[in-house]
Amino acid sequence: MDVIDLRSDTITRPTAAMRKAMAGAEVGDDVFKEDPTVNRLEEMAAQRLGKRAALLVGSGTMGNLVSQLAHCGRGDETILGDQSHVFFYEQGGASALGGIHPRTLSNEMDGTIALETIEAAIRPDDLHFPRSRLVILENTHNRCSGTPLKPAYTTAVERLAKRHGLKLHIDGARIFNAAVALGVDVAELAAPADSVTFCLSKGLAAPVGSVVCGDEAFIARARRMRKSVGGGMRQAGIIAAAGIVALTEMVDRLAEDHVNARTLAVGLAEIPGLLIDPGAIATNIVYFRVAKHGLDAPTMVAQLGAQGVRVLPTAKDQMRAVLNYHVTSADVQQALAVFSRVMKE
Ligand code: TLP
Repeated sequence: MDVIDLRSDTITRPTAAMRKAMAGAEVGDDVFKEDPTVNRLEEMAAQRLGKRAALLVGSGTMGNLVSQLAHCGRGDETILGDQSHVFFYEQGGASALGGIHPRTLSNEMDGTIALETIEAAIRPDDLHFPRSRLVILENTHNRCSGTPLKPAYTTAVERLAKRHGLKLHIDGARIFNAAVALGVDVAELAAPADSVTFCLSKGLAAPVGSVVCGDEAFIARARRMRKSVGGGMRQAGIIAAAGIVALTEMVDRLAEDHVNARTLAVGLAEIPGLLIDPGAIATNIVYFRVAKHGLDAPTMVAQLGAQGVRVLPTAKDQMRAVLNYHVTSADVQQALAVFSRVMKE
């Protein structure tokens, strides 16, 4: 049985061009900054994002962690959304390892946090309070329907943060999806931020790796933090080689995933017992709910899986499908037929 795997875009396997590039990669010891392929990827990433410097890290989680550690000291506070990946899915690493205190604010459905809510959360200088140091945004916003944040919103947050002496970090795990969906240059999305992490290993299909971008002083601090959390890599050019292919060959095609996501969402909306607003789908992430007596998300996930369609349960009645490089428009139609069958059973 051919499996249609919609659990995440993290399941993507490297392309033939990536495998070839990895096999032939020129390498050196990256802790000595002597891996030419890593250096090339970092330069390319910094240039693409419009930043002065960049750092290859092992994962999106590590990128967000070293960014927080580089911006904040112990007892400092970050301001971030209650649906953000950093808060929800990263084990509270910044507080466990860095003594950084998270102040979570309610995310709107579109992944934003209201500007007045951010402003009200910024602490005055008072010895009772932690020091507000960093605002964190997420673009696209995973748990908010994969919605892309528009440059105008991010710029407004930047102005607010600057006015109060705070820094701005973007968890841009899928920032290229945002750029493609909004039809803007990724550098425009990154411009308001002091630092941005983006992932090579999701929709862009590289096997490993994320890149943190920022100015030279920030990246120097992030490089120290990467070493202290055990992320200094040696002949990492093997990984970087795939990342270079990801950046040069895999960005524009993300538009196909977005079209497939919309088609899937429209199809799901037509199936009785499934709840979804297809109008909310702008990139490759599709959340939907099941509202049928006696059927919850884990049961439905198991039934879909038995018929070759894999999705992720994200709540008792909610599931997530993420369109990716290995899922064709024909697969979407086949998956919809399986959804229909399961809902009729
Ligand atoms: N997200 C994964 C899971 O952890 C939920 C997924 O399948 O979507 N930021 C964002 C917005 C992410 O969605 C993810 C991964 C990360 C950071 C972390 O990246 P990795 O998995 O490389 O540590």
